[in-house]
Amino acid sequence: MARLQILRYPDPRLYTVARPVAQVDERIRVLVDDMLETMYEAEGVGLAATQVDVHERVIVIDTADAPGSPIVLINPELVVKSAEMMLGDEGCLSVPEIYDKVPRHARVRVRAQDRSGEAREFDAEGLLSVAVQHEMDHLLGKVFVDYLSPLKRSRIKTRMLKKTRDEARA
Ligand code: GNR
Ligand code: NI
Repeated sequence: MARLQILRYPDPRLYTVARPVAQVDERIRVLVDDMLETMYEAEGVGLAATQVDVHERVIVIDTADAPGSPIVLINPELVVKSAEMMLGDEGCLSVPEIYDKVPRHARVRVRAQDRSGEAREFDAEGLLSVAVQHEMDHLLGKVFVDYLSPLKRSRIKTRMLKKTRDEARA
């Protein structure tokens, strides 16, 4: 397993639209394992392949209090989205230390392939529902700050560029 580098906003590669995975093979399973290691190391509840500069439709999520039962989503689709929306505080490993509210569907039904390539379907609510929608946005080249006002986004961009500069100096 290997720890991968997570792209930081406003890296333009975060705006890449991911391609479907044609075949869930060993190459994809290695990517999944590396993404899991990267997510656990960064203490995130999810990670999209886009964030590690791989532009294929692969997501890992673990919203459990105790880690160890990750969800792997390959070629995910939302087959049902509740009309009811919810507003939860979100953060992103690509936008560290920034948290803000984003509107999401309260409940979703997700269809995806697992790490064996088997098709699966499940219902999600609460943090899992939010995480699935947040990660699926990454695969479409969308970051949660894109839901915020242009003013907020501009301030966040400045803060992230400064943080990256300061870290490079340290
Ligand atoms: O670690 C994460 N926490 C989180 C909290 C609320 C809503 C979404 C998330 S996802 C985020 C990890 C991440 O950046 N995934 O892309
Ligand atoms: Ni994110």
